[in-house]
Amino acid sequence: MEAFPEVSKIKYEGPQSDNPLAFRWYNPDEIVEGKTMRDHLRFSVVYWHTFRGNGSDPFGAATMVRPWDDGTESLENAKNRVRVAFEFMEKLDVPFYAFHDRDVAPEGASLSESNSNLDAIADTLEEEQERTGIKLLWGTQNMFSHPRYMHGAATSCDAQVFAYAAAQTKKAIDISKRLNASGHVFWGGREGYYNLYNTDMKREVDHLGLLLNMAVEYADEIGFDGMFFIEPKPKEPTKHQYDSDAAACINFLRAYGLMDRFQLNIETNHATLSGHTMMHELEYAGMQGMLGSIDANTGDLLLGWDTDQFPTDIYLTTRCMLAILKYGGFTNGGVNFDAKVRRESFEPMDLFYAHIGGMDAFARGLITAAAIRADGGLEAMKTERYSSWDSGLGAEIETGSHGLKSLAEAAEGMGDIQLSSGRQEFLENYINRFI
Ligand code: XUL
Ligand code: CO
Repeated sequence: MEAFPEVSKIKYEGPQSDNPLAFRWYNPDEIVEGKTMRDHLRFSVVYWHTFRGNGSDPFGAATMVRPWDDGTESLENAKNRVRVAFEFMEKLDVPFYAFHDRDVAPEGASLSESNSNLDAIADTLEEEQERTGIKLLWGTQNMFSHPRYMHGAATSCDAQVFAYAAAQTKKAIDISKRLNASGHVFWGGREGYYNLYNTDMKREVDHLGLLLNMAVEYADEIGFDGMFFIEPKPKEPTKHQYDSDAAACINFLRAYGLMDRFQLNIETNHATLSGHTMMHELEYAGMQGMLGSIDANTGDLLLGWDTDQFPTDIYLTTRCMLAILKYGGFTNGGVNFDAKVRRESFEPMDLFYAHIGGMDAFARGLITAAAIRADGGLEAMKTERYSSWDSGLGAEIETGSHGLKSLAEAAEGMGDIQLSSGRQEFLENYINRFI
């Protein structure tokens, strides 16, 4: 039995189409900068919001209508949900998906029961991956929902919780290997604090470094060669998450010897929660060779929390794609829709509208970014703006042939310095020509 009998495979119909179940910009086989759109964007659907989100919020009960889901935590229901998920993804024509261990399989009464539930569901996931050709972009472990993780997982004050988290991480990596995942994510969950009166920050961060080093060691031992991604977020659930932004994560990875095996998975709503733009976070990760993947979504200008809305803003997607193209595109990562339909958008069809809109917004961002790059105006402006560094004094400074004394002598004879305009408004108008 199909879960979405009224939907057939979503196809590209072009910008003139008024069919809400067609792509207007995402044309998977179209070549942009020498690569198909499919390979540039590597779209991925998340299991947790799309197949487990029920629309409940702190003020009200679940709203989502999901006729295929019997609402129980049975294995049978979990297996049926996998079939529905793959029907959805096949019809949407996405090449990837992502999940937490506890999204796909129910937590059991013991660790071994949880593990055997996961093994049973992995059988179905494997079958469906083979049937459809859809691949796992990344797997991850949910080490934040269960009450045992109330003080954190790797950063818990309790050593037994650390051990439990290690066991869960080991199993999740096993499953990522079994399902041939392209990557494996560590989002900070409850790795952070609410109050420094009761927190030994140094010890907690050391423990996080320990767990991630154990993960690398284990992955090498079993031959899992997917990329590890760390996903920055500054707050929520804790007041201060240790992996607060790209800069903090890179500092952490460098301090604990993890730079070779990790890249970053940057999420838009997390970037804005940390007081940065998405483009800032992508640029910061990219300039250090650490840009791996993105969780595509958006926050709300007027709401100060992680609303995880679907991205529809063409400026946002254009800026994302400018940064991603600049740093050579994705290798193991992709555009992963860590986004949920609004509580009021409770019908199954809303899942299609939301994803089609996000995919089209990113396709349009890709096309626009490629056009900006082909025109070369931004790059030419930057080359000109920094040209004083290309020869003479600037080049001497950059190559290290000066110190404070020699520069003090040079500055003596300089006279008035002539600066040029930064041309911010000119460049904003320039970008509008391509939108
Ligand atoms: C939470 C979040 C997570 C991670 C995976 O804000 O983004 O869903 O992407 O654990
Ligand atoms: Co995310």
